[in-house]
Amino acid sequence: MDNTANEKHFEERIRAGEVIEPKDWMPERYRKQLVRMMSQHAHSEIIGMLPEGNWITRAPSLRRKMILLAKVQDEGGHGLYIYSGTETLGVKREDLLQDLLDGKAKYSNIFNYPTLSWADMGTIGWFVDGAAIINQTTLAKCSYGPYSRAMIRICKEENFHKKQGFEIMATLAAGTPEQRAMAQDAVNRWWWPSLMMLGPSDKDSPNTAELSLWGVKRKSNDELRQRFVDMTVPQAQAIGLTLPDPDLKFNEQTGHWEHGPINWDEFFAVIKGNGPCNRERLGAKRKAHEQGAWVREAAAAYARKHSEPSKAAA
Ligand code: BYC
Repeated sequence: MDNTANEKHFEERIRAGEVIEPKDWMPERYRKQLVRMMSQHAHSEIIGMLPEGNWITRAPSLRRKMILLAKVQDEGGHGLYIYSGTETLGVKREDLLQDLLDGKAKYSNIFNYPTLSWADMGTIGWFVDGAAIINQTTLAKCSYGPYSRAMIRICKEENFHKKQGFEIMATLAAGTPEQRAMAQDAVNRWWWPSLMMLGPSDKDSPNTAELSLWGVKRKSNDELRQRFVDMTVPQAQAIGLTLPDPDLKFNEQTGHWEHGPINWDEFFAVIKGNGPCNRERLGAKRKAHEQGAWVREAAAAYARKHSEPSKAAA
C-alpha cells in the first residue's frame, strides 16, 4: 500500500475503534504525538517521586512511612512502564532521559511546587492522584495498545494512592485545631495547581483536536477538569475542608460545579521552567542520575554476562 492508502486504512481502523499496535502502520505525526505525550507522562512519574520522597524519613508513623514508601516506588514503576511503552515507538529511553536532564523535556506542572508539611502528602494523593486517575482512566481507552494497557495497570495503583491521601486528610481534618489548619493550608496551596494539571483550557490546547481525532484523547482538558471538580467538591465537604475558590458554585441547570478563573499565567510560567521548584527538581534528578551511574554499569555488565551462554549456543 502507498502512503495515502495506508493513511486511509489507518483512519478507518481508528474510526472502527481498533487498537493500534507497535508493528502496525501509523502516520509519522501520530507516532510523534504519542512519543511527546507518553515521554512527558513518564518523566512526570519519575520527577513526581521527588516531592513525596522528601517526606519518607519524616512520616508520622511506621504505617504511614510504609505506605508512602510503597507509593513512591509505585510511581517509579509507572515511569519505567511508560518509558517501555514509549520505546515501542522507536525511540531510546536514554535519549528521552537525556532530554529531561538537559531541561528540554516537559513534565507535569504540579511537581514544581514545594511539599511543606505532612498534609501535603495527603493532598497530593487526594488531588494529584485523583486528577491523574480521571485523566488516565480515559487514556486506558486510547487507540495505542501499549499506552492503553499501561494505563489500566497504573490506574489500579493510583486508586490506592488516592485513597491513602484522602484518608490522611480525613484524619487531619478530624484532628486537633493545628492538624486541621495544616490540612486546610495544604488544600489552599494545591487546589489551583491541581486544576492546571489537566492542561490549558481547550481554546489554548493546540494538541487536543489532533489527539482526539486519532482516539488518543477521549476527553478534552476542560471536560476532565470538570469531572475532577465535580468529584472533589463533595469529598471536601464530607471532611469539612474548604476549597479556596470564592466563585465555586453548583449550577442546578447543568448539574456541575462551576469554578472561578484559573491563573494561566502561573501555569505557563511553571511549564516554561520558572515555577517555585523547577531548578531544585531537575538538580535532584541530575544528582540521582550521576550517583546511579554505577548501578546502570553493574546492570549492563550483568546483562552482558548472562547473554553470553545463549550467544555461544547460537
Ligand atoms: N504540565 O495541547 P495541550 C502522576 C503542555 S503523574 C506541564 O493541552 P496535550 C503522579 C503540553 O505538553 C501523571 N505541561 O497538551 C506521579 C503542551 O506542550 P508541548 C501525569 C503541560 O498533550 C507521581 C502544551 O502544554 N499525567 O499521576 O493535548 C506522584 C499545550 O497543552 C501540562 C500525565 O502526564 C501540565 N499539566 O494535553 C503522584 C497524563 N498540560 O508538549 C502522581 C498524560 C499541558 O506541545 N498526558 N502541558 O510543548 C496528558 O493527558 C496530556 O498530555 C495533558 C495535556 C492533558 C497533560
